[in-house]
Amino acid sequence: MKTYAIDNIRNLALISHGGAGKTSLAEALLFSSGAINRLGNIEAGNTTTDYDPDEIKRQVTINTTLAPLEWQGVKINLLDAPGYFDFVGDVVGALRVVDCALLVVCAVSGVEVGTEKMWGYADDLKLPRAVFINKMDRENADFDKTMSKLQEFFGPSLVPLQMPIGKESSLEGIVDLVEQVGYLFSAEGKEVKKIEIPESLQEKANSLREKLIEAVAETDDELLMKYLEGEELDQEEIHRSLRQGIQQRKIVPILCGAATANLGGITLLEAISRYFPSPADMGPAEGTLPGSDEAIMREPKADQPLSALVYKTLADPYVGRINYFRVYSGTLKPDSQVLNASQDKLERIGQIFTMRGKTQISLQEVPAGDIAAVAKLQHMITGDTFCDRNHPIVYPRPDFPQPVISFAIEPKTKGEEEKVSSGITRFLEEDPTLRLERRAETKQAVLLGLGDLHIEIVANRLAQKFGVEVELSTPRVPYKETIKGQARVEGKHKKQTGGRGQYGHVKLRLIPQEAGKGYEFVNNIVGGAVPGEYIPAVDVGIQGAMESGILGGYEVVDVRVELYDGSYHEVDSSEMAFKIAGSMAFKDGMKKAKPVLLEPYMRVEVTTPEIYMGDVMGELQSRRGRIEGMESRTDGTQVIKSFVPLAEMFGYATDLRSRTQGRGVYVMQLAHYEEVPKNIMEKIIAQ
Ligand SMILES: Nc1nc2c(ncn2[C@@H]2O[C@H](COP(=O)(O)OP(=O)(O)O)[C@@H](O)[C@H]2O)c(=O)[nH]1
Ligand SMILES: [Mg+2]
Repeated sequence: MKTYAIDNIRNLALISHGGAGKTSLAEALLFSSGAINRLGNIEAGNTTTDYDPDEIKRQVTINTTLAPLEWQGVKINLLDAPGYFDFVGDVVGALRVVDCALLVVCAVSGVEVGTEKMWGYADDLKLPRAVFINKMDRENADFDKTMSKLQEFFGPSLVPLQMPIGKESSLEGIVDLVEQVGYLFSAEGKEVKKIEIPESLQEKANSLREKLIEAVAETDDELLMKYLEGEELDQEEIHRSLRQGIQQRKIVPILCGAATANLGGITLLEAISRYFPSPADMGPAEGTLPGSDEAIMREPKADQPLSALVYKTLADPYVGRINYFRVYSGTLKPDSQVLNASQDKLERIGQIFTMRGKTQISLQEVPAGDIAAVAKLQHMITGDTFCDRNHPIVYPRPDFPQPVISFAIEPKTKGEEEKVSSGITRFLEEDPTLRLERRAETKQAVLLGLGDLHIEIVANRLAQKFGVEVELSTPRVPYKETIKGQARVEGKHKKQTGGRGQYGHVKLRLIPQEAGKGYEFVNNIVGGAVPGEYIPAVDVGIQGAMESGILGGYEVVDVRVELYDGSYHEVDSSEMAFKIAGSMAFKDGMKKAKPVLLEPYMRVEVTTPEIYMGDVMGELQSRRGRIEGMESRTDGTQVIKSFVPLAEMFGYATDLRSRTQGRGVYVMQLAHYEEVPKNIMEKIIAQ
């Protein structure tokens, strides 16, 4: 593919509630532009951007896929992002490197939970946006209703550039409200025929155009004057201001069509190349000098020092590891050396290329503004910045969400632990929303992610790519044990049957300590009842016994042990004998000192729209949670602060999502340990 100048590049992420038609729309645009010559579809599993076997099997997008196309002198880099929450990390990565987000909305379902969520993500990044009302060919498709819902949710900056001609099975074309003409689509949408606006639509077209012109005029004081004085704006002025209005986020244009039938592909390509911002419009990129917070800028120009950000890393079965990146300044050339400024390592760039789905397309160079890929780098992972080694800069990483759900993971076949962990290590490089923790307290490896499907897919890939089957289960809770009462006990280890025997004898007092104070050993021996040389052995013996308590074998904490008496034997006493005596005495003492089980309590903070607040609190309470307080935010959401036992938190992420239509989020961290209520303790010990 040839090199495009920055003004002729458009970087566009497709985002939506899952199933609105992003992948189908990417396919339609590729087909309309001639980049592919067969229109694939989801049901047949042959689209360009959902090529991964897991995507084909489940008919949902898992990875953001790059799909560049060329349209009348403009290169459009489409990033087809996932819609489901489990894979939102890839949405965040994609939005970080584009200049515009195209929000796809279904003309039947309208604004959905995911529509709002995705809009919010793009809004946080201050990204210009456009909306495509899709599925206009479906029964009950309603352009007007969808448009007014969009305006209701997202404000009056949303204005139509197009309106449909016909609908449902008789969708025929669109009216271009800027040019004031109609376009009829040919079968398969490969061509459009310009027509006059049909008589029956004239009136509605006029009124929508009036709103459009008003919105355009409002982007610029001079235009507004002209408009208010009743003067006609000329076509050239409208074009320029529309483009500027979109770039400055004063206007969010609405377009429409039907992706699977490719009705509206060409007219959308036209709109993208004409009105959507180019990387040059977005101004300089801001980063910092590596290792400091000193801000530095890079102009979006091909002749500046090189700087680029990796937004996605993927292990390709044929090519190996691929890093997808956007160049912000300078030009990346093949066979060059770059500085991985995030890791302070030099890396060798070999070939450079772009990917259209899984198809590699070679490139001579990648100039500022463009998005491309490179393979076989040693260290580079998602979120890294690379640049000219003489002009170091680090860009902020995409703000990936923290993992919220956890599963214990182990190989089905014993002895394959190493395979599991080396496989997961590779996935961690690709996916920053995944985390692996080795928990010493419970002796488990725990995999954390964004949702059940997320983790399930990791497990599948371990099997496919690394040939290791894994078992997923609820992670064990790291309970602890302590005592509530005092006890005086005696431990005697005595074996004196011929030859050298063993003799150790201690008397201990066990006293509960304040929570968190830990273990304390006090030597109160007077008069040498236990000789000094054996006293440390008693301590060691007690500590050994504390590793596995008498209730459920959990670690024992917060106990003070006083050694106050004992006896010894001139010949038969040894360190070992006193160690055993200490251990025996402690175990016995624990039984007599009102032992209890402690469980970890988490500080859980839930953010939810106000309407779900009662429900969310009730749910937390039913999980034995204590509500500590509430706070209202200016955006109409409530923050609920609570303490909940970890043992009750499993499945909470999924539960909260369904209870709040996907709008509630939560964070949690370990707060402290508390005594487990008796009835629950009995159940745990029985297990
Ligand atoms: N009738 C109709 N179906 C569509 C259209 N666009 C997508 N679909 C269907 O909607 C489903 C989801 O489409 P997909 O492209 O995977 O949506 P995504 O999750 O947003 O990528 C698939 O079954 C598509 O065939 C459309 O314009 N018209
Ligand atoms: Mg998709």
